[in-house]
Amino acid sequence: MGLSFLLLILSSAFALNNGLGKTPQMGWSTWNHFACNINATVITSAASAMVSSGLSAKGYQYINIDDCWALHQRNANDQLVPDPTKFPQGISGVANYVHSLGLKLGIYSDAGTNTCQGQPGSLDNEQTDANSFASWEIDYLKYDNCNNQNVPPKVRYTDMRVALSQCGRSIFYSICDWGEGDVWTWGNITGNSWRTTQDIKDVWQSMMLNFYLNSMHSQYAGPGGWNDPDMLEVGNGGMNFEEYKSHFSLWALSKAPLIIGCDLTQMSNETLYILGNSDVIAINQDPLGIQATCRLACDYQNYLTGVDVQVWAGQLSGGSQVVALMNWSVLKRNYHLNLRDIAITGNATIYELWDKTTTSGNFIAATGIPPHGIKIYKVTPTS
Ligand SMILES: *[C@@H]1O[C@H](CO)[C@@H](O)[C@H](O)[C@H]1NC(C)=O
Ligand SMILES: *[C@@H]1O[C@H](CO)[C@@H](O)[C@H](O)[C@H]1NC(C)=O
Ligand SMILES: *[C@@H]1O[C@H](CO)[C@@H](O)[C@H](O)[C@H]1NC(C)=O
Ligand SMILES: *[C@@H]1O[C@H](CO)[C@@H](O)[C@H](O)[C@H]1NC(C)=O
Ligand SMILES: CC(=O)N[C@H]1CO[C@H](CO)[C@@H](O)[C@@H]1O
Repeated sequence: MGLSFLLLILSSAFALNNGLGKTPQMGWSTWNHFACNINATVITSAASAMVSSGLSAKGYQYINIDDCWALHQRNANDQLVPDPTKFPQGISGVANYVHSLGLKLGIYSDAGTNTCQGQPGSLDNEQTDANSFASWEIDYLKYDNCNNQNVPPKVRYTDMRVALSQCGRSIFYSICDWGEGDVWTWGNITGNSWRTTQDIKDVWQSMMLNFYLNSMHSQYAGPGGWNDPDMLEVGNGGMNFEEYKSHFSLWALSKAPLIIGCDLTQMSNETLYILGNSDVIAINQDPLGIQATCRLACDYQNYLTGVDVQVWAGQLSGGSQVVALMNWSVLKRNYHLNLRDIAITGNATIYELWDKTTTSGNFIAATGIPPHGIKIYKVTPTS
């Protein structure tokens, strides 16, 4: 009796248990496009564009302020202070606007003495800062890893988890420790997602490396906690149309957070077409939450030299599977896949999520997969 009571107290005090992240988070962040050049207008314009573009109706809900929102000094009560020239109505003013659109607001801090851009970090001020975030009606925290004084990541990230659990508000907890301390082994009892890699850059090789490294921890992803290969670069200009389609498809089948990183107020039609593909989004948001894995042509050498087509697949709810043919090569490729080679027996209905074509049978015959292009299918067995 005494012991089980104690265990109950301990688990409720220390488990994250915020009920969030049952599917990967979807939203937008300032960092990939705006870096430190942010202010209230940048945030409210993005929120407004999220709604007017139709993307919020497709599931994107978090509007996240990244680094560079705070003054360099805490106030007399040791609290973080929003920079009043950038945020004249404070963070809560922005929160009111974002919430009025039916969206949620995210903020950024760092599990170190300072953030990566030199503003105050939350190390040893976890509860004070979590309380500030709650008082501003924040819904999401990205917690970075700079200037960490070599305190073990599990200790630093757990301290913030405890502070968040005591701040009186449900706050999505996005751990950004770049994969240090094998975060995938403790991420799901600590936060709702955890970065598995270094920062993404808006170039093909970086996207491919982050996808590959993230794929090594697929068994740890599931409802409530997700591997995070970093935010999307779709629409920022460093990759071509086919490459951005691949980037978005690979993040979707990885059950990665879909956090947009471009300027939402200046999206091209192609960018909106990619980010708004409801069929690809549905793969990401499938309630089973199973991260797809590589099934054929998976060896490392193939991967990094980019000479071949790989087959990725993962279970979806309702008996379907996602199957993707990823052409890492710089040449146009054809690919014939017998479904039995990935343990799908009998015939199936095979729906391609970009071309919107449906075939049926026990094989996929893809022709003309563009260089760095992808075919991604929902395969539903019929017999
Ligand atoms: C807000 O930031 C944007 C992007 O950096 C800039 O273009 C704009 O002038 C700024 N607005 C104000 C009011 O500071
Ligand atoms: C967290 O991960 C552990 C180890 O992989 C697993 O046993 C457990 O079911 C996971 N918990 C949740 C809530 O997904
Ligand atoms: C973008 O799409 C809109 C609406 O579908 C269309 O009117 C416009 O011409 C398109 N612009 C380009 C550059 O394709
Ligand atoms: C599978 O589909 C083929 C036609 O593509 C058909 O000939 C065959 O009988 C089907 N097999 C089963 C088990 O339904
Ligand atoms: C693994 C695999 O089947 N790769 C294919 C990639 O595309 C080329 C050209 O179409 C095929 O020859 C390979 O077999």
